[in-house]
Amino acid sequence: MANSGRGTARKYRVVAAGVLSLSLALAATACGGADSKASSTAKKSYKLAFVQGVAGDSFYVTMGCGVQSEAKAAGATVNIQGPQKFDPTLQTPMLQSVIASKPDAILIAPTDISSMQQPIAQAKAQGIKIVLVDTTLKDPSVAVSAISSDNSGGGAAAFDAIKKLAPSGGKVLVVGNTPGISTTDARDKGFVDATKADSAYTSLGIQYAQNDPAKAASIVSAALSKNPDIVGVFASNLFAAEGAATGVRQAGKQGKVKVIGFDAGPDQVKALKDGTVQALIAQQPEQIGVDGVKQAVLALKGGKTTAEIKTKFSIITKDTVDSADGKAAAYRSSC
Ligand code: T6T
Repeated sequence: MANSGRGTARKYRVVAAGVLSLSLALAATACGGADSKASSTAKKSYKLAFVQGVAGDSFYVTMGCGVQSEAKAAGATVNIQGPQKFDPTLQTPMLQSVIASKPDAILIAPTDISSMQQPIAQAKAQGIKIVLVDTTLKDPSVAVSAISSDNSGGGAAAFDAIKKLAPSGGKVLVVGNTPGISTTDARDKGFVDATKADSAYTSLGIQYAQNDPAKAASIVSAALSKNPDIVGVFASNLFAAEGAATGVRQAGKQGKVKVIGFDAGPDQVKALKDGTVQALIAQQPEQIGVDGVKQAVLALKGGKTTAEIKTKFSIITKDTVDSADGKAAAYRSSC
């Protein structure tokens, strides 16, 4: 379950409510009139938190840029942090400390479809509004809104891309993340189902790299020495794609084996430009962040939220990577 993540999680500060602030609050209530009006006006500055799937991943960094800009526009404050690994045993205590800081709403990318259900339900039980961003849960009804790409459609689109690049058919492999992550599971299934529906192609199944580029590289190296006639590899997230590109390069099969990667971080864009990867399926993480804050604020104001929002993805190739659309689709490593 433990996946290698990257970057440095920001330290989280919990501000403990003391006796002094409690008595000040009571005094303000006792005064009534103008003071209570003032406190209801002050409440409009909502306190939000965003818990990423993993720190230092350009997908979540870019989402955080959207979260920050929309929070600023809404006059809200936001605290952003993520665990060092894409791992529910690390994300759960981080979420608990966020709950203890009493935010009005939490945007979260759950690291596991089952085991994050209970910790997130605990946040809801405290009256905190929940918005699921990117990944989801077995029962997403705990959230006011769940926002993600069409991951299954993205997996099918990856197979279409391989069909165009290797039209004679052949063996194809999926390098996934870890079972139990809603997004990558849906992409893998979308790809495998599309492969199985086309008799010209043979699915070699899914191998899991656990968010570790080195593991993805060794999976691809081993698969290529066992099956030298593999025509295509679908790497279903950023770290899998980074490693798959390395594996193909190390096997000296750059350009011969077609690689389609999900996500468009700086390393993926580089691999696309140097010809190791033939297409990238770019999500819209910034839009997910913007929509996430909008839904949270709407819920806090008592408005009607949208239970499920699907954001778009686009396919970038070497020919389009330097176009205005290609540049706009690339993820950022800072805001
Ligand atoms: O692909 C994204 C995200 O959508 C997925 O849930 C986990 O991996 C990424 O963050 C990329 O590393």
